Amino acid sequence: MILRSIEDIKGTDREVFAKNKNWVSRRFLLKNDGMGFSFHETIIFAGTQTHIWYKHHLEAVYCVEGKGEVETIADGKIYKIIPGTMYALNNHDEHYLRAQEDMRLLCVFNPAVTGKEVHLEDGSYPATD
Ligand code: 9YT
Repeated sequence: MILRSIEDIKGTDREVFAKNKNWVSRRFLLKNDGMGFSFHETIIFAGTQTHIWYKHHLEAVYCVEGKGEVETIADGKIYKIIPGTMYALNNHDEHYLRAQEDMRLLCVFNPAVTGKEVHLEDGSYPATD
């Protein structure tokens, strides 16, 4: 059994700030926790736009606070994100994530993120295996 609070994570290497200061992500579960997925709380800061393209991962995201939107780049569709909304990048969708207000998002990744990835220029994380 694993029990972790957000306070355990803040200030450790499970807390990662984006280089461009667009977001901070706190990783409750990573690959080495052995769950087969990783589980994160990510704050996307108001007024930012982030280009994301997880070519090697599937991700589901649930918004619990704030307001923003996702634009899928292939078709230019815009999806409003408010508390209670979930989006799943089931097609490895390349997208822009924009926040109008600070957004608090709960994110699950399959396969699990190891915690050592850095966002690549193209918005992806490298493959783990
Ligand atoms: C919303 C979103 O894509 N979150 C991803 C998690 C974050 N980029 C992380 O933990 O690296």
